Amino acid sequence: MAVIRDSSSIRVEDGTATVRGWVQDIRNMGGISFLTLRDRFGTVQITMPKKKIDPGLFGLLTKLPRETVVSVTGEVKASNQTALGLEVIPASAEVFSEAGVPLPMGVIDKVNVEMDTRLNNRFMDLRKPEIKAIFELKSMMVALIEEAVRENGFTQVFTPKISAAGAEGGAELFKIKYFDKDAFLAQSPQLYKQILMSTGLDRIFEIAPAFRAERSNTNRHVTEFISFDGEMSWIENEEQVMAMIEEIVDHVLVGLKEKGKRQLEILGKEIRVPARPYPILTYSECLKIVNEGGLSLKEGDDLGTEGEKIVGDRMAEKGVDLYFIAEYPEEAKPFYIMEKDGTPYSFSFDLDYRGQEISSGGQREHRYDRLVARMENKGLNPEDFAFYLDAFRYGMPPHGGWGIGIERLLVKMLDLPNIREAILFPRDPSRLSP
Ligand code: AMO
Repeated sequence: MAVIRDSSSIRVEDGTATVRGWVQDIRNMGGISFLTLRDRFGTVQITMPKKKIDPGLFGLLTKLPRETVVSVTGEVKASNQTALGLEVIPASAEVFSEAGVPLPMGVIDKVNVEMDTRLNNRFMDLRKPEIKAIFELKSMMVALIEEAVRENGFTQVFTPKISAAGAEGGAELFKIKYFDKDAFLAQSPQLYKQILMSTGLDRIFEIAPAFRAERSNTNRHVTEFISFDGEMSWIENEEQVMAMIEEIVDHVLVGLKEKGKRQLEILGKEIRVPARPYPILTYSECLKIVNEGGLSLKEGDDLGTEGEKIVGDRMAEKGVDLYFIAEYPEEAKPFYIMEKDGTPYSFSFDLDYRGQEISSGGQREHRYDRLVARMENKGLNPEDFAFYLDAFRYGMPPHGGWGIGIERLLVKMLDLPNIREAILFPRDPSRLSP
């Protein structure tokens, strides 16, 4: 008999199989009992006609607590009663690890378990195929991102996560003690990816944790997320950066739709691949849409969660999922973004996915004097950034880049209700464990 499926836990030789996994369910029907064994790839039915099985083995297998980890060896028979089209009649079994009773939460029970209970017992929650599928897709997504950037000549880098200065605003910095000094957890690799543009590496990317001391308890903010950052030299405008992200995101969507078929099916989700190029709206156009939608924002105001949603709804009416919002007011953007001279705007953009920001970026200010002036205008002390500014004093090419929150991208792609669904062990203001 051929190997049943691509699994490390099932081997079939000469009609005999060894199956290993978790006891999902046992049904005792009098003369016959059924054990459903679950592994990474699905379930297998162990069928036990009482009269045909050794009484000791029958007794052992029919009394196992749910979620016990076992190995069962026996004869494989074709069956039209099971999803796999076969069943195993056990001849021997080994219990690797008996599960305690009661379970902290069910794996197959269809009751609605609170998210907190699920996250507190994440090891159990992840046994559900539809939860595991999210993380298999996340892994594939990262591989596809890497494929796309490498194809475009980007070098992968690893920058420090313990830092002397933050780039994205003081209020969201996690301060830590670094021996007898104060230090911070990296909010983004911003300063380092720009320093690297002065080295001639030209195109770099990083996929790594980023930390934000954000007290907001929303479905899209966490205090630790994975940031996919890119930085590229010799650009003429920020639109070249936007074109690069678009190419990468498209590669991810197309690739995941194909490679993640099985997982998407388990989740009951479909990935829509939008037409290219993605539309570009300006901040001013968005402000108009938002105000028509009932808000009263002034020039320079942050669009905010509500504003982004209104723009998202307007774009949805046109069948558009992904779109850029460009030319934000320079005041609303960090010091490292280049101003659009003679206007109150900047060479910056966000990429929004159905009403939610998933990325921001832009062309950077590479001219030392202008950069220092921008820092000072924003009330920052250039001396605190000396290690960064030095790289701008001895030859820095024009450059630009982006940061994408990979969980935000995944959440929108799969239409998940909460960013915590896309993080194995999420961190937020009230969650530090597990
Ligand atoms: P920004 O601060 O907009 O820009 O962050 C970039 C992207 O990171 C994600 N993100 C978050 N995801 C989950 N929880 C959070 N608390 C959180 N904060 C941010 C979002 C966001 O779009 N250095 C710039 C990028 C650049 O210009 O290159 C930066 O960090 O998806």
